Amino acid sequence: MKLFYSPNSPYARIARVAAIESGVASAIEHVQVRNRASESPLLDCSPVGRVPTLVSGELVLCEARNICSYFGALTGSVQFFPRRNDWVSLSLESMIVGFLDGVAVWIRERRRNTHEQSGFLLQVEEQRAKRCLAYFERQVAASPPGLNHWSFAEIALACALEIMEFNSLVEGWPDDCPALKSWLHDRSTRTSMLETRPL
Ligand SMILES: N[C@@H](CCC(=O)N[C@@H](CS)C(=O)NCC(=O)O)C(=O)O
Repeated sequence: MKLFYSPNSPYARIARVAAIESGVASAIEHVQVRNRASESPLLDCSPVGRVPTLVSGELVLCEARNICSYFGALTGSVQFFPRRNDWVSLSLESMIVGFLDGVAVWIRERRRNTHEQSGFLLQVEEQRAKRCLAYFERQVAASPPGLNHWSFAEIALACALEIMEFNSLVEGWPDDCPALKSWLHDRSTRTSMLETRPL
């Protein structure tokens, strides 16, 4: 199997963490690529050209969620996802993915030249992120079942928070969200998280 990734992609990091956690990492050739590069070898495998992309024989899988699901299926024992009708956990997972998507848009916008950046978009994403942080703080403090298991949702939340912090997007969030800060600290020290830290 080949896993195309870029070191600072939080989506690719989710797949890399899941590979380590499920014990399949040693069976994977990790191929580092540059996003949006026209000469990227990833484009020979996928017309979409996004990371993460997993190639397993004839199969080409995009989307971190699908790739985590595939790793879970390969092992037969690791379960990254709630039951199909566990709507409470799926609700939380959808909030986390929405938060991650917003953070990714925010980072992408800030990478553009200053005069090309949309002040409106930056403001929208800042507000979204702050609302989500307050929401996750309440969830973690109440400790619902979905936030006690090292699931796809938990991995995605940890990766989203760390890339947000890495890019210094929301100053002072740990003071405003002490329960979330402590939750993240417990996850950040896992081997799978340490081995995949952004550069
Ligand atoms: N929904 C996708 C998002 C993947 C994604 O947006 N990856 C970014 C890197 S963070 C990428 O490959 N961007 C390059 C591009 O858009 O061409 C997932 O869950 O895997």
